[in-house]
Amino acid sequence: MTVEMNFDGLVGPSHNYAGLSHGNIASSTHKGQAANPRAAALQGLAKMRHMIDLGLPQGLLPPQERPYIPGLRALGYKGSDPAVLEAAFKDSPALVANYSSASCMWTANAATVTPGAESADGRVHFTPANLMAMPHRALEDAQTHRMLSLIFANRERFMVHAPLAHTPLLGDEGAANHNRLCKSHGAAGLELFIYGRDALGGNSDLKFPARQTLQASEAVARLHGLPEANTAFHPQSATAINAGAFHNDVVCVSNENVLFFHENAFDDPAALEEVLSIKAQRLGFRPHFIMAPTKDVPLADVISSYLFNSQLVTLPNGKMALILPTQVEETSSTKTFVDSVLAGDNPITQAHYLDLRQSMANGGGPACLRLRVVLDAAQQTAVHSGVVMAHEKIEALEGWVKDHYRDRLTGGDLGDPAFLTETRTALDAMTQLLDLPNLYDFQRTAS
Ligand code: SUG
Repeated sequence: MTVEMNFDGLVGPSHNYAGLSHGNIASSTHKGQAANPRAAALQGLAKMRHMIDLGLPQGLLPPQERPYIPGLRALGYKGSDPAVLEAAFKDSPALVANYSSASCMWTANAATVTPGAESADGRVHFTPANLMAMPHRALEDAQTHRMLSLIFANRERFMVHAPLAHTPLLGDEGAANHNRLCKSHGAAGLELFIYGRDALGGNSDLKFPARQTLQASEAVARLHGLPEANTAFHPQSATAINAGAFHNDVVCVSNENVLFFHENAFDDPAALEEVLSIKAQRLGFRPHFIMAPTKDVPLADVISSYLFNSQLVTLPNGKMALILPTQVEETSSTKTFVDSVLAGDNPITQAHYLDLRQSMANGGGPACLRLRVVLDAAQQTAVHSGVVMAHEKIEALEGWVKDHYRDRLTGGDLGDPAFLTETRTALDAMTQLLDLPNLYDFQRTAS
């Protein structure tokens, strides 16, 4: 049977609030506050357990090594690893914060994924996102590429492309700007690429960065062998970006035949619905559009609660469930809207509210924390078994977090060589737990 497997980012030990993402309101608001990496990782693992308890397959993507000493070395810092860290921190704590971010936890930005049902060769295609809009995130793609190549190593079943070139033409933020509509996960569907700007077009009136370019979306579609009939490109509205929707998945989410979105996500939602309906009809299904109108749900409430950064999943009984952050339950407009959706005539029948406050304070909700990968039976067996989650493994990881993670981390801690050692000891133990030896640079260069 073909399933959708969510690969959640395991929150790394350096989770902190450095205010690195201009245009991401939560990141700016929490800048300088103390973070709790232990609670962040445990909240993420609790979400994974919740999904397993719902009967859904669950995977994990390991954190990257941070602070990233090879990156600082490439800037000219020399000496032992602790000396590199100390010298860089003395020069610029802000620089070290960029090289220490745990931002790879938001795996919706790890890659864009095309299921075999649509790709030209029947393989699952991955393009790691170059994330070049933000300095701290642009450091992720090389390690992401390596990690995906290891986890999806079987070349008969999977194709992991190189990330797009780091040029302003090709800003790529991965699955956060990509929706898939289909009759069922295994059927050929329609991949909707949402872009923030046309890098070859005119100027727009944006106050915040539009991270995804049309040219990047088109390149990914081409590389994945997507036929025109299975592809659509559409702009994100400047209204949404200016209000703090730095990725489309802050205002829109899809699952099978449902597109769930806010009225301000797109300039002309009716036009988009028409294009999608025509294309979907040719593919043999009818999309179900569920739009939250501004008059009922103000855009500001959407951005603060992350209503649309929910996971919309199909349960084993065929019904759909929303996995939402607790902030949605605590905001009256969004709670009322969810209740009306549950009572309405549509496939969504359940809402689950989860506490993800540590990630949310950096602008990452349930949907940011996961990468969706549709897999047929043969592809499922070809995934590296170490990252396929089950209760025992989650319990082991919880124990590992409690052993290795701090419950308080500030920007001032990032330059401490003792913290570097701590993170490496933690990551080393985790790779043993998940049977992923030599994943990290520090493991491969250690003699
Ligand atoms: O890229 N925050 C991330 C949040 C990513 C959310 N992902 C999706 N919407 N799919 C970002 O802005 C904040 C880091 C800091 O400020 O310390 C950060 O990188």
